[in-house]
Amino acid sequence: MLPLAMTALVGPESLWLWIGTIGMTLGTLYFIGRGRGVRDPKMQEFYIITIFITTIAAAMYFAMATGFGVTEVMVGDEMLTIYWARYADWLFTTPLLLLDLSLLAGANRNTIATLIGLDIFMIGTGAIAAFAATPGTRIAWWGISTGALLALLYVLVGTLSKNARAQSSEVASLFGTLRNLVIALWLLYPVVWILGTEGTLGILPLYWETAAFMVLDLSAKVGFGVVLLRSRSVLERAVTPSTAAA
Ligand SMILES: *C/C=C(C)/C=C/C=C(C)/C=C/C1=C(C)CCCC1(C)C
Repeated sequence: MLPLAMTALVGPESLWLWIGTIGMTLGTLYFIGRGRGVRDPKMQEFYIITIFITTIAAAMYFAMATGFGVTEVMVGDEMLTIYWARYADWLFTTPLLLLDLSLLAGANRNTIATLIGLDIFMIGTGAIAAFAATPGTRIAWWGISTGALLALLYVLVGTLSKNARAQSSEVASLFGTLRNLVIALWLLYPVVWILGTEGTLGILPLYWETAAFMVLDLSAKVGFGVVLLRSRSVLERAVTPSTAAA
């Protein structure tokens, strides 16, 4: 497709995409600034992961704002504008968010693999939902993806929370805050999706859907990172093997 034709696809919602680009960029610079003085290699892990999350999101928001990350999909006799770059973003950033949480909780390899497996399945089936050609199949794939999200949150509330409670009380409390943030924010994504243009129900116009995803993305990435990285002493405790675990 001609680059010119692709640019023309971005409508007034580009305002929110530019705010997303700037917000993710500022978040990235903030985390880089804070992380520069960190010497502990385990602590650096949290910084590296979190910096990658906002860097990837900044790049994908830039792609969407400039008309590269968007395409059109024919559903029935209707043409839908689909920002495919969201799925490219989420495919990498959501596993990294779960990795942050898993490292904090001290989860084992199997738990991390289960979480990330469910997550990739969720984003993959969500992307199929976005490109499916009939309203019925779109909603079916949305249901499959939402099932994976619920299973993922079940692991967060179950195994991962149990792991976190085995750490110090400060780590358990920080984990609890972040876990609740993830539950509250992540559950809103399928809601915005089904109410938005993707759901074909025509309840939330593309303009407001784009605004909602931007607020969710900034909260779930920059907000999450600020809460995670703000307490150096708690993170130090999370990465120092406790005598109880030894
Ligand atoms: C930084 C980005 C984040 C935290 C994105 C999270 C995205 C989701 C939890 C998306 C979930 C979806 C479903 C459960 C149903 C199908 C549509 C999706 C992909 C929006």
